[in-house]
Amino acid sequence: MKIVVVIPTYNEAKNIGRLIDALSVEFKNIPNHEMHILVVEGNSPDGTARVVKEKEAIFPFVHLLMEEKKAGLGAAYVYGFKYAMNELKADVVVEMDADFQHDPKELPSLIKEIDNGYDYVIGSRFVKGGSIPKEWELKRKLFSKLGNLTSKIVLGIKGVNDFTTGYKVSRVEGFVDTIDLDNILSKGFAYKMDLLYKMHKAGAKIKEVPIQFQTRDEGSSKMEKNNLKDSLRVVISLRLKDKNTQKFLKFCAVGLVGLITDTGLANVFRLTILSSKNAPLASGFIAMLVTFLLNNFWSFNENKIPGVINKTKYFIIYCVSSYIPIILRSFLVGFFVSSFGNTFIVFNIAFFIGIVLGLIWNFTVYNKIIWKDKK
Ligand SMILES: Nc1nc2c(ncn2[C@@H]2O[C@H](COP(=O)(O)OP(=O)(O)OP(=O)(O)O)[C@@H](O)[C@H]2O)c(=O)[nH]1
Ligand SMILES: [Mg+2]
Repeated sequence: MKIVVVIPTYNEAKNIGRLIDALSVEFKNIPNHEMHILVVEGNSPDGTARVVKEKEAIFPFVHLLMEEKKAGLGAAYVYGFKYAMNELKADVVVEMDADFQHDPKELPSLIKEIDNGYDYVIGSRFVKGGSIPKEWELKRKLFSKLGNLTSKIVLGIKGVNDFTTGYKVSRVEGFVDTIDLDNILSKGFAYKMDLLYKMHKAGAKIKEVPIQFQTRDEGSSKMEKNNLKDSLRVVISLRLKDKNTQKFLKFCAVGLVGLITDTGLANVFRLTILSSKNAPLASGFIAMLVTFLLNNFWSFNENKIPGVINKTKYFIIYCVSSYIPIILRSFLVGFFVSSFGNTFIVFNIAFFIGIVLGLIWNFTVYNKIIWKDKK
């Protein structure tokens, strides 16, 4: 396979030459692949491009891609990936920093997992055997761990422990080439979370390999001050755009419509045609019907139930299953009140817990049974 190691640089004149040399040695340990280096140069004033050109003249596998000007880490990778895929015809692309924070010696162990059939190999600092630099000051360590933890909680991709690492290997065919690189959510550092998320959504088989993240060798950090804010923006918008989140939000909105319908109609009926005892029965039934239809044609519209008979059948299941948490809630409230006293606070805490459990129950039943994915 043709593997292109994409290295963005900005003012890395003191590192990039030595890194290319180190990689050229390491490539000997990856004899089964055709290895290339693509440096994406942000038009550094320190002569980085000159160093790369010198190496280009010695090594046929070195390529220099000049940017007009520094446009951010994400922008550099997008530019580099496109060039690697379209011009160099890469089968696999590697993300790597120029400053020796990513050890070239670890590259073969990452590539090996592509040979083993994985599509996305993540050099991970937060698994057993992986590490961040001991020398880092507490603030930087905390920053790194907290940023990662936030992404983990918000994106919650199983089997991934390092969401912000920059040492990664991706298969092109069926994965990177299916991603709309022109619409990556960040031009900066946070492109990493978006790419990871999109690779996951593309169905990539993901493998984490422990890496020892080093300190920067020479030169200075280009980490932008707004990284944290930008990363948070990216992970939250990814989560909000997610199909399941959209479904859940619509399901909640429908629930609210149900509540308003139920309460409104109960009062209308009570004041007009029905007794106070029968009014909630009728309003409850109509609210069930309204929410069932709204869920069918809106919240879960990708899995609409076909035909009147099926709709009737699932409507009955819907009514029965929706009643289960209501009954459980009454037991829960009873239990709380008898254990902790019949006070306003105890009653409402138990009631609220019941509502949350009911939401989870209903969403799960609707999602997994009534409107389950047919694919
Ligand atoms: N072309 C290009 N390269 C960049 C840009 N920003 C960073 N880089 C390069 O991307 C790699 C990672 O950037 P670093 O500044 O090392 O970021 P970091 O590793 O999070 O920070 P340190 O630990 O302080 O080094 C390095 O090779 C940089 O030279 C950019 O805007 N354009
Ligand atoms: Mg660095």
